[in-house]
Parts: sequence; structure tokens; C-alpha cells
Amino acid sequence: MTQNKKLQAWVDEIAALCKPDSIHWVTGTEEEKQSLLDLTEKQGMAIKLNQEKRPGCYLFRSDASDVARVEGRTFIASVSAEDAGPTNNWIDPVELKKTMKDLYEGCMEGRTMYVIPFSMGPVGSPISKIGVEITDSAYVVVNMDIMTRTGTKVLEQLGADGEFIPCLHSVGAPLKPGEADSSWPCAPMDKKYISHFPETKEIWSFGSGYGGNALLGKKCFALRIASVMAREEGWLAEHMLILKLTDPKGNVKHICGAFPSACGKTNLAMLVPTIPGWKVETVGDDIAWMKFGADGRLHAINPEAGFFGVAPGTSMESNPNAMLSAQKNTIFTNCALTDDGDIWWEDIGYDAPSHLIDWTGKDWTPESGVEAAHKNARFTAPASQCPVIAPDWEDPNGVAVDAILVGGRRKTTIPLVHESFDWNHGIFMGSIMGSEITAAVISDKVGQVRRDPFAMLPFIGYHVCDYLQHWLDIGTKTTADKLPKIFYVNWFRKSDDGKWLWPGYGENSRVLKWVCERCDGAGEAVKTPIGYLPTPNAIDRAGLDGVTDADMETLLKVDNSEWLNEAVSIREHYNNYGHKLPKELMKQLDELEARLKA
Ligand code: OXD
Ligand code: MN
Repeated sequence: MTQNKKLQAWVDEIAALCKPDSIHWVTGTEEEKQSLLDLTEKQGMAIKLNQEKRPGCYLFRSDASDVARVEGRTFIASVSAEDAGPTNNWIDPVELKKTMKDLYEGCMEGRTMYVIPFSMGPVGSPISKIGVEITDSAYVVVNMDIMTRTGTKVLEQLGADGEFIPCLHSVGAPLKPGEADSSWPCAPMDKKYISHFPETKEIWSFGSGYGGNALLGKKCFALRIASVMAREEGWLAEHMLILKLTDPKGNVKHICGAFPSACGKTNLAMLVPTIPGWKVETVGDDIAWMKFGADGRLHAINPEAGFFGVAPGTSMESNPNAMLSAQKNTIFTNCALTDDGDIWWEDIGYDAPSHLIDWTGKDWTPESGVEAAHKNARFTAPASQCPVIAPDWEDPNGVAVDAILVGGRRKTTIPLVHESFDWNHGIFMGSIMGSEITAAVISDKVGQVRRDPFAMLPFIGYHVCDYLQHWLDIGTKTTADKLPKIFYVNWFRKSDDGKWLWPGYGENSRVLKWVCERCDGAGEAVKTPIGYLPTPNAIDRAGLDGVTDADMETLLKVDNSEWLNEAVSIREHYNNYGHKLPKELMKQLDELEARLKA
């Protein structure tokens, strides 16, 4: 129940449409979360894991048709199609609302409707925003309890007339009287809709219970709708990690980083530095909201309160801090189950036991010839459990951002690190970043570069060109010395014979050290046609085995002919964005080409 008339009216309206058996206002207490977990266990949706090994942990298995975000069923329903731009799926909002209202009609019959007040960002922070998710999934409630701040304290903050973003979610599987529930109810693919209405700032999601499709605070609110709000209000809602770096003298820098998926964003956010005396602490691993503070600098908060991390590949070697974060009070989805009630996944750092139950619920042995955990299996863990969470990660004023990294997975052309000449050149870098398409994705474009501006391609709630213009505009709102410096990094460059040239992981701290030095006006650099590059010895390699001088030379090579090819591909990419592309970016490309030919 709430004093907020607008919220009460919306809840009443949705209850009348969806016809749940009952309504539960989420209070956000530990007891409530436990009783919901008990309920999901009793219903056969969840498995309580071995409580000695994994206290407070549960495993869920999704339906085989509902395992990831569905970009093909994700819509930006702006009034005008032009405003959604060339990179989003668009449906007329009136038509979409009609289609979805028909689907929502009676969709919660036989189920409980949960009302989850949640805050993206610390409750009461001037940078935070409030949302309310209505859902018929207890799984969503227990995940939202980890990923956001939920419950009574948020309702109190909302007060009688506070603003909130309404986020409506249903798994789209009503139950007839007496009908048995499935262990992961959801609707078929052609009935799934993840819809955003940017003008009215509403989110309507139907048919999927998985991750970003259903935990609406994350991609739907904190990126797609928030990116629209950020543009209107003069701030930035970005798909970026936030880390805090302290040097041996105690100097602190805060760095944000935008990377497309499968580039090790969570690993970088929790990195264990290999250079003595340096410390990395985590502020966030996925999303950054940045606003100008009174000091004229951009200040970032992590709007989330948990990590929704990809499990396969996470190990004590690749990311010990993520492993330790997920040791207790964690929800695992689509991981394999061991006979002693623990989880397992591919590349967890130790061999699979001789028998497992795989993510589909079937018996599995090492001879089975299939993966035991789904490739997109996840852990939902409280950020507060991260051993290296920064003490100021919940500072309501955010952390002042010194540097922004952009990057992707490129085996050629892009050096290990280069710094932009200035803000606009940095936005150019962000607009062209991307990864080579790997064989892991079924595509006829393997080897081609998929460009993903600021890693936001699936998450911009409006026209990509207006988005890039917004980044350029932000640069005019303060003085150049107060803006973060922008760097393009590439941990994935290979030698001609296909060997990784850079070890990555904790060794990336060596690159971060140079970034910090550059922020302080130090750090040796040489001006090249593409930006400032470290001089051959500017990256600290003390104690680093296996990276020779020759490797370093390749890692920092700028090959003009490769870059001229790159420029052709960038022009093609820009042409796909149409006539709204900011002129400044085309000018940056022309200037790059001229410098390469000079
Ligand atoms: C995520 C994603 O889950 O980017 O964070 O897909
Ligand atoms: Mn992400």
C-alpha cells in the first residue's frame, strides 16, 4: 500500500487488466526474500544448494526457449519511427499497446502480482531514480532484491507525489484453476515483447522471465529509458563499469569503461593488479550514470546493487572477486548441479565431477558431449559481498570520473591503448569501437567488425545519431580540463601466427597505470595519426614475463595501411546511420584519413 495516488491508481489499473489472484507489495526485508525463496523451492522452481558450501544460495533452471535477452523482440515504441533510429526495432506505440493489452488481459490469473518499489542508485541520492516493477514472477522479485534497492524505504522516499518509472512485467502464462505450474513459466517467442515507450517513460515486458527481459531495472530502465531521460536532462546513462584505482602513494583515480559483451568487463571491474602497491576497487560492473557535480566534473554512480554475471569462464584465476562475491546469498540460473548440491560450469577452474545434472535437468557426465551449464548461465550476487567493493561505492554524490575507456575485441589494427586528442576525438573513438564477430555467434559475418558505439547498440532508447550528438554536447557543458580523458584499449591483439600478444586479466593494471599517469599530465606518449600512444617503455613491464620488446612493438603498432582500410569500414558504418550522423564525426573521420595519408 502507498500514499502515492499515482502509484495506487496504476497498481489498481494493472490488477484490473491482469486479474491476479492476489497482490503482494514487496517490503524488501530478508524474511520476505527468504519466504519467497522457500515458496519457489516448494513449487519446484528452485533448488536449495548445499548450505554449508553455499549458504543462502539457490539454483533455477529456465525453459530452453528463455535463456537470454531477446533483441529481436525488444522495441523502442517512440511516437515517430524516425526517433527510434536505424538500430532499434520500432512499432507504433498505439498499435503495440493494443497488441500488448490483449496479451496482458487476464495474464496473471492463478498467480500473485508483486509490486516492487525499487531505487536505481542509493536511496535518496540526487542521481538516483525510482521505478516500480509489477511482476507475476517470484524469481524476478528475489533477483530484483539483489540487483536493486527495494521495498518500504523506497516507497517512503517516493512519498505522496514523487515520480516513478512504471515497469510492467508478466511471464505471460496464466494458470487455470487446478492447473499445475511449470518450473519456468513463459510465453512462446512470437508472444514475447520487451517494449519501451520513451515519450511516456513506460516499460512493458511480456512473455520472458530471463535476465534483462524481466529484471526491468537493469537494461530497460537504467539504460534504454534512462538514456532518454539523460539526454533530456543533460547527463549520461551508460553501459560502463566503474573502478577505483589507488597508486602506491595513495593517489586515487576513477575510471569508467565501455566494452561490448564477452570483452571481460566484470573481470576488469574487479581486477587484481599485478603491479606492486596498486589497488583496484569496484564501484560497478555494468552500468554508470554520470552527472555534472557542482565542481563541473562528471560524477558517476552505479545504479545497481548486485552483479548479474555470466558464470561460464568465471574462475578463481580469471576473477577471484566475482567467485567470492557469489559464495553466499546468490541466485544461480542455468548452471549445472553437482551431486553434493553445489554448482559447476565450464571453465570454473576445476574439472567437472563424474556426474552432474546439467542446466536442462538431465544427467550429465564428461562423456555427454554437451555443455553442462548454459553459455549464458548467470549468478546474481549482492555487490556488497564483493571483497574489493570500494568503500565509497554507495556515495550518493557519485565518484568524480578521471578517465573513460572504450574498447572491443580486435586481433589486428587497434593498438593495446591509445589516448584521444580531445573530447570530440574521444567520442569518435566511442562511435567506432566494436569487436570482430567470432565463431561463437552463428553468423555469415565471422571476422567482420561489428561496431557497437559505447557498447550501447542494444541499449540506446532513441536515435543512435542523436545519442552520439548528446555525447558531443556534454563536452560543451564544462571546461576541457574537467572532462574525463578518453582512451581506446584492445587487450585482444594477436601476432601474425595467431598468438595473443597481451596476457590480459591482472596485467591490464599496467595499462591502467599509464592511463593514470596521462591523467596527471605525465606518462610518456607519442603523437600518431590515430591519437597519443605510449612510447615503447611507457607501459611498466617490470616482472612481466612473456611480453617481449618485439611483442610490445606489435601491440603499439599503428599501421597506416591497416588504418586506411579501417577508415573505409568506418565510413560504411557511418553511412548506415544515415543523414543524422553528427557532422563533427564525419569531420573526425576525414581528418583521420588525411593524417594517415600525410
Ligand atoms: C549484460 C549484457 O547482461 O550486457 O550485462 O547483456
Ligand atoms: Mn551489460
